Amino acid sequence: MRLFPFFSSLGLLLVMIISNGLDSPEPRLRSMANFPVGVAVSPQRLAQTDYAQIAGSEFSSITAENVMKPQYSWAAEREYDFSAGDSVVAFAENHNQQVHGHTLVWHMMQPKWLRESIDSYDSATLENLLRDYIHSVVKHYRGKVVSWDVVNEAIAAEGDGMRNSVYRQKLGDDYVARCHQYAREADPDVLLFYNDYSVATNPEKLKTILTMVDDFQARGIPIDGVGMQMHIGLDLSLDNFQYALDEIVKRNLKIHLSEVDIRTNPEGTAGMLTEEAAQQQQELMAEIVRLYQQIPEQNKFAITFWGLRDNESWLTQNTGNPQWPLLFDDNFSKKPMYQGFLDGLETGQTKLN
Ligand code: 9MR
Repeated sequence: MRLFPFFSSLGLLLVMIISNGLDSPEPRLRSMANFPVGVAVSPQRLAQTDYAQIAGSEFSSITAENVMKPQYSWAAEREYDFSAGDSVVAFAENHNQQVHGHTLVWHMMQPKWLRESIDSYDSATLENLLRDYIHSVVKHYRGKVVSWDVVNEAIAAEGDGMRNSVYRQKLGDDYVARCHQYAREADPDVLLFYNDYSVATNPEKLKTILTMVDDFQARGIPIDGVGMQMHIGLDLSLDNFQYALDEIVKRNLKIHLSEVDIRTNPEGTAGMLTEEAAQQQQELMAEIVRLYQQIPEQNKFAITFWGLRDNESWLTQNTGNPQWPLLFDDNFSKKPMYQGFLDGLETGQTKLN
């Protein structure tokens, strides 16, 4: 008799443990969305237990924030180093995630040796080196990445034409098309994206991109999708965003919201993320996901966040101030923006039905 209370509380404890274990786990982004949800990562961060746990369980797609860029993989003329990129791919394989490759060609993040020698190359030499680079990288990751940003940010910042990068100067306006062809030669199946910023905010830039895409499609240059980077503020025009989605869908291309972050501190005066800003961020996130959810299934590629935690965002350095732009706060807690993503899935779905 005296033992009964002991056994009954032990029983209660056991019931609690077992039922806790049986409870369905909290919803994860990757299981809630019917399209891949991605995050930009680095090998150093993936080596941290908490970070890896969230990156591995919440997301179904991974992009290397930096290490698959030429600066890391292009060791010397016709010499390549895939070790850092391979570690990101290994993480993704262990967590049943797809990998989006970023990026084969970019006027920034060039390796030092290339920056130092590029002016001395004639056009044919540079073209041959670049072709060998694209062939080698795409072949190396064949079957391991589902997609590549082939050329990143080839359109001028203001959107009024091609960016006058060293590649354009040496190889001519059509180098973007040829890079797409080189990538396709190396992998017949990988999806090829053109990726840029301000696609949803600068109609002139969108127009220039669409003109390029139309030209590619008319000439049979391979292109499967457009990456809209979505480094945005709370003032994003949803009409412009919707217009960009519609125009890309009309061209039968996939859309990748490829580098999402939402700045909340435009003046740089805020010392913390206010409740009001957090709520606006949640609402904007919901609207973006709702509109994305409503494009046809075959046009959805993925939504990728440009980092996991607020304090790890490139924007702190870039703007000189904290922007609290991501789904998780510095302590890995979900922010209202996370709930906004789920809200958007739900409202988008209701409209779809
Ligand atoms: O987030 C990236 C940052 O860590 C790097 O220092 C920077 C290097 O130029 O690139 C950042 O990522 C950029 C991405 O590759 C292309 N679109 C703009 C992103 C922010 O600059």
